[in-house]
Amino acid sequence: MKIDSFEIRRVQMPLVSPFRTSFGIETEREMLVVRVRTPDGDGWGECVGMSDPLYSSEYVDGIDDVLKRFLIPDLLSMDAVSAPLVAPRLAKYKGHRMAKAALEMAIMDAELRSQGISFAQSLGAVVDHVPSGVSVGIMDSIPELLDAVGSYIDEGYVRIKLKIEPGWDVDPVRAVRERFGDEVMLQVDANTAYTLGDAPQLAKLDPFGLLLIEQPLDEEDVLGHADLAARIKTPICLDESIVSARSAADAIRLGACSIVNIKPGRVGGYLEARRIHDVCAAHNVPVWCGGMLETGLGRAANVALAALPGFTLPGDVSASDRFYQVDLTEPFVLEGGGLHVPDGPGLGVDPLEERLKEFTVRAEEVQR
Ligand code: OSB
Ligand code: MG
Repeated sequence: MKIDSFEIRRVQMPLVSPFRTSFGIETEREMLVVRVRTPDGDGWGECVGMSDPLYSSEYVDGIDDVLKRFLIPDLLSMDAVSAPLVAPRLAKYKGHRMAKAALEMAIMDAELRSQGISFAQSLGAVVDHVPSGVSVGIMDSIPELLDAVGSYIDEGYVRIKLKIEPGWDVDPVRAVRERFGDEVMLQVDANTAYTLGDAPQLAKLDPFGLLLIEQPLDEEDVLGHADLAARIKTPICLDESIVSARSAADAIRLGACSIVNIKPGRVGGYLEARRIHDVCAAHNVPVWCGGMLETGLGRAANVALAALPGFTLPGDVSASDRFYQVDLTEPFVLEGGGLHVPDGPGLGVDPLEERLKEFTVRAEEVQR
């Protein structure tokens, strides 16, 4: 497929409530949305990078720069491009996986729309509805947390994930178990906030029957996770540490995790995400789809990915209104504890022109 140009839009959307993790507090989501223009129609990519390099090294201004300076000019210099060619072509630029993923997503969307094929079909989805989990931020108090969790359970979310950090771990987990019972599917996410020395504290989570603990240690401390796995009963799931199919294979081989969180942006795109799914499936390692406070665009593609057969645990694929009063697209709405997998061409959803305009703070065209 030929490419005419790319448009980079900086989008700023208010969150329905502040979202606090061990690495920071978010009251607004700033992100980049990429549109690829082709003779066969447009395609949309959402970049999951956040304002500050706190979750990973990527951040919005840095992504904006690498897109304009290196990645987009390189793709524009090609005669023709196809989604599977994007990652190999851009491999010479180290890292910057979220930036690359957004470009691959946009090109894949344009291509699939022109072919009348959905993301779900293209990726190999096997279901048309996926169960939704919800990620619950760190709160100022336990009663506040119980209110939030109660509302999500009432809405129908089938799995609760609590963000934890030192000082906010065992007590909130115990409180949620006491209030809502042992049947609730419950897991925790530390976003690298602990060290191996905290193993005794993390072992105190063992009695609560958690599905998993996500990324307790530093992203580079893969061996530390293997050591930790021998000291606690809760299964370890990696998020930040898994940046490719190769790193997933390594982590599994080392015994650093028994479950993997797959986020397409973190690993350089939906095609690498599928390879991670395949590697994990070959090792009988369950996977689930992570989230990065996506708008309807990224959510649509995530839901399609989550419909692959190896996604045997509920993902962080919540409804649009978990984060946004109004979404960039028609909202994703919780039905039967999950979301419908879009089946239209490409992403199967479109940005609403007025919304996009309303939330865009800057739009820039990048030409050959
Ligand atoms: O670690 O999973 C994470 C959001 C931003 C950055 C990292 C993470 C998260 C979440 C939110 O937990 C998941 C979602 O989008 O629902
Ligand atoms: Mg995580």
